Amino acid sequence: LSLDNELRRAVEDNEFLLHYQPIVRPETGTMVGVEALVRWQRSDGRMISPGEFIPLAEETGLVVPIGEWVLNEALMQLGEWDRDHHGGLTMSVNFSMVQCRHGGLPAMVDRALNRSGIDSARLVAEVTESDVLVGQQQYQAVFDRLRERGVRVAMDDFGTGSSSLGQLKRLPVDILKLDRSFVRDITKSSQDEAITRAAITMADALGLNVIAEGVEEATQRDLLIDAGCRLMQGFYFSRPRPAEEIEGLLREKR
Ligand code: G
Ligand code: G
Ligand code: MN
Ligand code: NA
Repeated sequence: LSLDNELRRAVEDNEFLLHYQPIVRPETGTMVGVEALVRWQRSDGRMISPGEFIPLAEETGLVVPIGEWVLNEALMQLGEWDRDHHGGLTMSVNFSMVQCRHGGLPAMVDRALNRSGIDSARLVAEVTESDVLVGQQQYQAVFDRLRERGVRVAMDDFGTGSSSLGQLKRLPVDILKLDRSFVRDITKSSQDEAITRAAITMADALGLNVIAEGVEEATQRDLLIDAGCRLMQGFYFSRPRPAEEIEGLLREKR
């Protein structure tokens, strides 16, 4: 069986599940939202990471039904947490450019929001910087429509592409997610520190929020706080975890 056919069957049999990684206020560790990250749990028990199967899902177009399942599942989960009185979290969901090109994305998002009853302002659509730069026109049309509905848009892996200041001002983006390649060496490389500080200052000036990704150490957190970064994500705070473990964290904090 080729991986291609296996993935097709996995869509039919619904072999996917979501893990969630907290997005926190770094001073207190308070969770303000989560990012949904899909996993493929094969019938033989093997867990396959999205880094392995999302590229194939994009090539085959299977990312469209997989992406719809991800969004519905993530918003339904958020509704469940609301009913358990863990209200107010935001939900970040990754979208690939193949989904944007498909055309039905805004309608699909509408359906998922209606079905779950989640306020659109609590949904964050993440798109990678390189996807945005390659497909700028298609991207812009789709994400303008999502933002009209109140959905916020995050540029993922920011700093790995090469968006200019002018582009950033014009693009329909609300949040920059600073790529973990900068955060990794921020305490060792004065150049990475300078780039990070400049990116945060620039984002502030443009009215964008910044989330630092890949924070693994207290020293990185402290430097990023000093640079003015108010939201963070990374193993220092929590790995991506199943929904039940996120519930545990929420209960501890109450
Ligand atoms: O969890 P992991 O580090 O393996 O994720 C690898 C990549 O897969 C990340 O860049 C992430 O953005 C992407 N990814 C995770 N979940 C989804 C998803 O539901 N849809 C899409 N398109 N990409 C995802
Ligand atoms: O590209 P995207 O930002 O969507 O990728 C999210 C992926 O990054 C997740 O699969 C997650 O496992 C990984 N990740 C999250 N936090 C950290 C971290 O602190 N260090 C490293 N190395 N990877 C992380
Ligand atoms: Mn992401
Ligand atoms: Na990222």
